Amino acid sequence: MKSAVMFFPFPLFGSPGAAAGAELLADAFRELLADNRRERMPTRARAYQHRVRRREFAFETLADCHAWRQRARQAIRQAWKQGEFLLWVGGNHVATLPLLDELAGSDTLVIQLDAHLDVYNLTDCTSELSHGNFLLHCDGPLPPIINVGHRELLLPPEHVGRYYRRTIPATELLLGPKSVLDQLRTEARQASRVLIDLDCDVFDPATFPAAAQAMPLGLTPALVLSVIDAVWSDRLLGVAFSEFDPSRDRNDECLSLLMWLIEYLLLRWHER
Ligand SMILES: [Mn+2]
Repeated sequence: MKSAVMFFPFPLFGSPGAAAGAELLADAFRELLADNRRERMPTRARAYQHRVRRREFAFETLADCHAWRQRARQAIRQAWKQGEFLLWVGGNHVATLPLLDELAGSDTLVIQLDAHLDVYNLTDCTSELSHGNFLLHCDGPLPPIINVGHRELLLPPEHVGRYYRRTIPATELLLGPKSVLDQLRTEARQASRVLIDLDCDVFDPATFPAAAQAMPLGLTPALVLSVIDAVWSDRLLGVAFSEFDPSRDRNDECLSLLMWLIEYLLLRWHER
């Protein structure tokens, strides 16, 4: 079993600071693999070291930007066709849209950890594609999506219900984690395939200040890990990361957390 770790620092339609986040994670990941290669003693990294394909996308020319969605979709399709476990590290959350495009019309369950419900249509929101409304722009019928950890207080349920199978606010998870985790475990067990979409603003700003659109009362990293664990199976297609803005980081704490998660996911996948 192989995996692919792809960095997609797309800078448009959302916070450009998050593109710098994807580039920083790409640097850190390159360093991690180089350190592993230099190590002479046996380490657990040997479980994945030669089974990971790394790819970094660049957005330096107009043509790079113009074809962003097609390039992403092609890379994602190829990885999944080869049965690779995919870690997709985006810039802002729009970088996740090509994953949804590829899953459009399928019954793959998307577990979306996000402070927001990205179907905003309010007066001051653009109707053009943005990181706040990209679910409205999927190329085909959306796959079933369960939001976990949102703090949304404005959007009416009829509007939200058109796009999400279910939304679980952070408050529900914070007040009764066991029951929510059990429900997620059941949902994931019944799904043919699962994708985890982690927008960094799902974390509480106290534990993760480096999110591009921070919202109060979020999840701790431990709770996010519990959600990942609850929906984990060998039918997991991969995990997407987005909205890490390193200019708001504190002593690289958020960078370390994300790198720890990436390494943890690779080990968990390859040590099976
Ligand atoms: Mn968000």
